[in-house]
Amino acid sequence: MTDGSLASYGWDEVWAARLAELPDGLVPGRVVRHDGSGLLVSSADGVVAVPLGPRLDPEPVVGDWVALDRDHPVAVLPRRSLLRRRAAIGEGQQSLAANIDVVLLVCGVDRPVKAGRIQRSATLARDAGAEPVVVLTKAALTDDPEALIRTVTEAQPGIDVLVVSVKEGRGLDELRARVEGRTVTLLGESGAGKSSIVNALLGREAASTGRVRTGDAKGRHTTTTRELHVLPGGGVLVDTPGIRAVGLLDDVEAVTETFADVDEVADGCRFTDCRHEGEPGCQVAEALADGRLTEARMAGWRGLRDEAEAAAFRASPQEQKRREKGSTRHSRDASRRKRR
Ligand SMILES: Nc1nc2c(ncn2[C@@H]2O[C@H](COP(=O)(O)OP(=O)(O)OP(=O)(O)O)[C@@H](O)[C@H]2O)c(=O)[nH]1
Ligand SMILES: [Mg+2]
Ligand SMILES: [Zn+2]
Repeated sequence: MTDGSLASYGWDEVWAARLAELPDGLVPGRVVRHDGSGLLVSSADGVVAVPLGPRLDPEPVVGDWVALDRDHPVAVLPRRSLLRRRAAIGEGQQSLAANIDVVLLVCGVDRPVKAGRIQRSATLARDAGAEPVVVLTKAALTDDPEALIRTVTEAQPGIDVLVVSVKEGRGLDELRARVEGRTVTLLGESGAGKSSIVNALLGREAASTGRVRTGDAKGRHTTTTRELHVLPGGGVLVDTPGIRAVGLLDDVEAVTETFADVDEVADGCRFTDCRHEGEPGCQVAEALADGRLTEARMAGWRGLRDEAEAAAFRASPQEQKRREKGSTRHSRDASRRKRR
């Protein structure tokens, strides 16, 4: 086996050191696909299919490096980052991908570009320790890309925005430069154009793409599993199914980072626990009055703060205890959720 092939998947000395802490004789592999029935793991010996067997803790997800013992994963190497969201149903969390450096927030311009969605997704990326980059794609379908860039940067000052058109090959070199050598995932609604970007960067039709409905440009959930592809110039891309809702977890810190401008102003408020809802000496109120902050930005901030706080409350020890005292059916549900 040569390390050359694994290097293209992102294997490096730091990972090798992690593996060296485990018993001898184990071989590294990267999880390249995860579906309901099992994993595909790429190792120096090729790709092995691993049926879901005895549970590992944590459960491996796409992007994870695992230690294999004769084609069976026996350990997950400590993650550098984990992209996760609140599960659409129930209160568990769903791990989307591991060891991600960059998250491309893909917005097709054939549909409205939503400020709230960009703020949420950026928060999700920061929660994972990854860098968010907005990609406005299908650029030829708008007359005024500049206006869309303004919408994005008003929603999220300072975020990087790339304008791309896969059909015309526009903006692909800039995008390639951003992703090369890194582990990158794409997030966005169904039909946004994620798989088309994956194919353009890979230079081949590796991922299937689907049509969108005429009228509202809604996609048809063409991509159904998360899958990792190796880029020709090095680095990997994780294509994901379109997601309708981006549920936040309890990471209030990540929200603070997304709204660094609000946070900086709020630092000057008279009360350290100011809610910026009419308290005396509130600097946020002043910034709103003199135009340094906009109502739209504050509305986004309030929504995300409330959501993160609610999630933090659900995860708090007191709340957990209160739940455990609930009916047995309740606690059985909770343990089932935990195992997912
Ligand atoms: N005109 C134009 N159409 C594009 C472009 N990129 C993607 N499309 C079209 O948009 C539709 C959806 O593209 P996909 O790449 O399948 O979208 P997706 O985000 O992967 O969708 P899901 O897998 O359902 O989440 C397809 O009909 C593509 O041909 C582009 O740059 N220009
Ligand atoms: Mg797709
Ligand atoms: Zn205040």
